[in-house]
Amino acid sequence: MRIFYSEDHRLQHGRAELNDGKLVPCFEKPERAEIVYRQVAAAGLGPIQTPQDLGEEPIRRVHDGVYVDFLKTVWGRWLEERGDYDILPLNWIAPNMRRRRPSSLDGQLGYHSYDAGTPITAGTWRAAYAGAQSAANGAALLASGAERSAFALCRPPGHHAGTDFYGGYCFLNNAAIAAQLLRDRGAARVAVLDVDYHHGNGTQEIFWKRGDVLTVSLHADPDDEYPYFSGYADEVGEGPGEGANLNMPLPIGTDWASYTGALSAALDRIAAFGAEALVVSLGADTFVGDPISRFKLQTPDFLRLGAQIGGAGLPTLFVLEGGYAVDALGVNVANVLTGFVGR
Ligand code: Q9C
Ligand code: ZN
Repeated sequence: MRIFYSEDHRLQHGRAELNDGKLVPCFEKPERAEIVYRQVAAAGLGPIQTPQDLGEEPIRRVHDGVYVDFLKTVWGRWLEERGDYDILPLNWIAPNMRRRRPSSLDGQLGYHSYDAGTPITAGTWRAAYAGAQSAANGAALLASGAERSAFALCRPPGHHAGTDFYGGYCFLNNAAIAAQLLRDRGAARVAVLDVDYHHGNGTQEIFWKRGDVLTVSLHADPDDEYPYFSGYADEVGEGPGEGANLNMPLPIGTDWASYTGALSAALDRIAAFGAEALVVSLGADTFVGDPISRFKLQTPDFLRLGAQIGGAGLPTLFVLEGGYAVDALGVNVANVLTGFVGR
C-alpha cells in the first residue's frame, strides 16, 4: 500500500479552540500526524512518499473558487488588519438572514464557516493544500491501476469542509477531492465511506445532488453530537443524488458488537451501488479513549474494521480524518490498514 505524507501539515498548529465555554488547546495538533507516520512506518505497510504537486485544479473541482481564494489570502488580510494571532470567526448566519457574502473580514469569516473550533493560522492554507495533494496523489495512483490501495496521511482533516465552508478542524475536503479525481480519471461510480465518529457533513454537501458519488457515513447521532444539524437518517440526497447519500447515526456508547452490523449494511449499499472505487474517510475518534468522543471501539477492533472494509474487494484510498487520543492514534490507524491488507 502506497502512503502519501507531507511534512507541511506542521504549518497548521492552532493555539486554541472554543470548547465548553473556554478556549482550550486545539485537539487537532501536529503530533497526531507524527504518531500515525511513525506507526505506519513501523508496521511496514508500504513506501511513504511526499506527494507530487498536482496544483489547485483538483481542489477547485470540488471547492468554490471564491472560497479557495479566501483561504489563500485570509491570513495576509488578517495580519495586516488585526495582528499576528490565530483567526476565529464569531458570527454566523441565523435563519431568515441572507446568505450574502459581505466584503469585511469578519463577515467573510462567518460566511465561510460554522464553528469556533477551527482556527486559521499563518500556515493553514499551505498545510491544507499539502494534505489535499496527498489525497489527490492517492486517487491518481488508484486511477492509474498501479496499486489497489493507498493511504493519504492528511492533516488537517477534511470531511467537515464543504463547497465553500470550513469547520470541524477541516478546510479542504481531502476525501471529496480524491473521489472527484477518481471520477475525472475514469471511474464511473465512486463511493465515500466515512467511519469518523462525526458525520461527514462537508462530503455530504459536496455530493448532495449527485448520483455518481455515493456518500455513506457512520457516526454518532447528531441529536447528541457535533455537527448537530446534519447527519440524520432521513437525509438521502436530492435530484439526481436522491438515494445516493446514506446516514447511519449510532447511539452514544456504540461498541464494536453493534458497529460491525452497521458497517456491514454500509458495505452492502456500496456494493449495490456498483462503486468502482472506494474512498474511506478514516477517523479513529471512535476509539474508547478519545477525549472528545463517546464510542467504545478498542484498539484490536480497528483490525476488524480494516478487514471488513477489505472484504468489499474495491480499489481503496484511505484518507485520515479525526482521532484525538494521540498516544493510541498511530496504532489504531495502522491497525485499520493492516486489517485491510490482511496481515
Ligand atoms: N467538545 C473531526 O473529527 N467539536 N472533527 C469539538 C469538543 C468539533 C471533529 C468539540 C469536532 C470536530 C475531523
Ligand atoms: Zn471526527
